[in-house]
Amino acid sequence: MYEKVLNSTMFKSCLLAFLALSPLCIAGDTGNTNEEQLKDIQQKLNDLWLNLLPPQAFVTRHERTAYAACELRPSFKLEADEPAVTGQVLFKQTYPHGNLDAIFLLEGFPTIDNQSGRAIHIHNLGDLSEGCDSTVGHYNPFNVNHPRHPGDFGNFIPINGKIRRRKGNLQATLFGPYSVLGRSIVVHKQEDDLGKGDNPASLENGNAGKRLACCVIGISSSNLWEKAVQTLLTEKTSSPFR
Ligand SMILES: [Cu+2]
Ligand SMILES: [Zn+2]
Repeated sequence: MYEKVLNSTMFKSCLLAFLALSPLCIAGDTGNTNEEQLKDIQQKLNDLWLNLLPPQAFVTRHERTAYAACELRPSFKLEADEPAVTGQVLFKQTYPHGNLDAIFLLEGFPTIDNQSGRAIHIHNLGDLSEGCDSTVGHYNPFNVNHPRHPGDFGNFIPINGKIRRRKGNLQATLFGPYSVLGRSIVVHKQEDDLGKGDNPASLENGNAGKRLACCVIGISSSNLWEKAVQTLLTEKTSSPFR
């Protein structure tokens, strides 16, 4: 009950209104509050606002769940013998503290057996103006080494030319100041060495090599997610919780 009140929009709105008025009270009381202090307080209020209120535009009201999608397109810098990878990476997360779940449905890999894994990461920019190159490096908001970036999804081994995989408890989030919405996903040609390559690039990007395909993460409805769950169930090429 107590938690319900704390989480209610009404409570948050009242809290924000109180905080919004408080700088004026401080100014009135002391007479010392200068413009810079007020600006600082306003900035903090703005941050609070962003953090406390749910992003109504995309969190469904009854489920309090957000969905995002990334529609992969092959890089335009592929050589003739390199695979044209397409597909989707889909995300689902309950507001505000739910863990991020993802479904990876990718096609276009060679159908030969015993392939090595392919690295998949979230990259910093959702800019595809120079193809997958302009997504720049890994999204790294906490300035840590690879593979501890929030979008370091690891290696994926294609089976029959496809990747079909569901992953839960991911470190990335769709909410708040570290939201990955608007950033990008890159599928690499090679395996991620997971920081064990004993060279500087290993701690930056896992030496995963060329970029085969990429996409920008955007808000979606629940339809794509539900369709993808069905695809995993019907194809049964991998356990949904592997
Ligand atoms: Cu990458
Ligand atoms: Zn990384």
